[in-house]
Amino acid sequence: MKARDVINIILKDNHQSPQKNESEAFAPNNIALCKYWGKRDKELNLPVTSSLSISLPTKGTKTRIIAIDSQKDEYFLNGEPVADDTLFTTRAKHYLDLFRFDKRHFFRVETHNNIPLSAGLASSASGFAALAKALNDLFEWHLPDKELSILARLGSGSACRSIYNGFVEWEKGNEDDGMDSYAKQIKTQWPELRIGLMVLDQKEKPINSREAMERTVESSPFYRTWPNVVAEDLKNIKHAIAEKDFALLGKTAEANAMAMHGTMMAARPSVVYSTSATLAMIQKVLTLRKNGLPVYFTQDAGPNIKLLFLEKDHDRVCQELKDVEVITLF
Ligand code: 2P0
Repeated sequence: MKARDVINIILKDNHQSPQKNESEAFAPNNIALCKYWGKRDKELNLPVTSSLSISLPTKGTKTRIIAIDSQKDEYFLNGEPVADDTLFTTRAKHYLDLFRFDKRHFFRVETHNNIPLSAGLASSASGFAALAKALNDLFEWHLPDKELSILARLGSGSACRSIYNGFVEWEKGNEDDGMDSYAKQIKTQWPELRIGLMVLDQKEKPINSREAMERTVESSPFYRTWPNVVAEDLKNIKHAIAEKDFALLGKTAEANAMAMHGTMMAARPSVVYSTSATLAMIQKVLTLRKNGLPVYFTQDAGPNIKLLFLEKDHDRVCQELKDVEVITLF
């Protein structure tokens, strides 16, 4: 099944040309508490397991898309033109190709991210979610969130979770066309919960998550245990959210991230995102917790660390970790 076939299922007889000159949308970044790592279908970004995230309502991507009378797209990132041969342009162009129906429509895409690109802070998630939302408005499809989530997934798996704020679960689904693989918002709010961003390194990562995921699935001897780890962690995280059990949430999210990194480090060749600064930060968080401060961490496909803690511990966390950027989630 091709991505274009899925788009035909979703759009049915809907507009195939832009109905407006331009449109703008914002989508939040999301941090997975139970990670997505591995695909069962690379073309449609269908995952091996379900996953669960929390969106960062103030951090993400704002994208303006303009229908232009030209023979090629134009891409701008944070106000600067982006060259044709970059990963950013290649992926965005490949995605927009899916929406050039019988006529060859071209677009000017202006993207603003307020979080570092390619530093394991999920910029492709908010990027493709914002693009899907902006296209929905430009073409006036009026799609419900479920269909928007599927469209965003075709750009990047984790983008399907960035359609929503709050806690979000992406159910893996079983169908070959992926029409049952989309994200849903979990209605529970947890106003006391905080995420702390510890940006330790803004350099481009050594291997992008798409390749790293593929290598892990194909060669890590531990990957066969990953679906069972996720099933158990997902159950515990959902229970922790429903019961507002912070210790259960923190320890499960932390262990899930470490299991993901352990699995990818066992790939051949090994995938290593942690730097010495990452490991020092992990040690620091473990020591703080041993000394009675309830703070946990998670780590994505990059060297940076995200902390999980409660509002009541805000001042102590900021005192111990000077460079933390605290995000309120609800
Ligand atoms: C996640 N990550 O659940 C996991 C945890 C990174 C670590 O989803 O190939 O950019 O576009 O589907 O979504 C990053 O991978 O990969 C990711 P594609 P994506 O957030």
